[in-house]
Amino acid sequence: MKRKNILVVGVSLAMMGLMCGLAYASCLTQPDYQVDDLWCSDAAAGVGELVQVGDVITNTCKSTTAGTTTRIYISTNATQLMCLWDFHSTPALARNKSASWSNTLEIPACAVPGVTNYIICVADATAVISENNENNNRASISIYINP
Ligand SMILES: [Ca+2]
Ligand SMILES: [Ca+2]
Repeated sequence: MKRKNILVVGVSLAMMGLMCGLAYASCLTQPDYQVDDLWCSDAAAGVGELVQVGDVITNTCKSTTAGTTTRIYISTNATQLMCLWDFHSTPALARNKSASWSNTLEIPACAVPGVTNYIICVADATAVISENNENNNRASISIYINP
């Protein structure tokens, strides 16, 4: 029984090592953008009011030479991109480097008053760069839209 357990552990470790090796290799060959931070100056605001919005985009893997587009959406659902609010360019990023952005934005008419809305930030929103993880490019925060 002990020997069988050792074999199982050995095979498991070998597979983990292989998976880690593959992940490491793809990190060397492909960038990985993530939304490191997303913030808004106000927890509540009405349509037409001005708020400050900012984000930090980080590349944790291979350096890039192309700029990308980051989009800001507002939505009543944290995972659905319902209304494009703003977009900005993010410069090419070396490995483990970040780009910060902030601006004054007007709460758009497509925000839904009287309920919690979500500000959603999407890195590389136009899919300019191929990444080793395309599923970690979004972050969201809530904002209540005053009636
Ligand atoms: Ca990514
Ligand atoms: Ca991408």
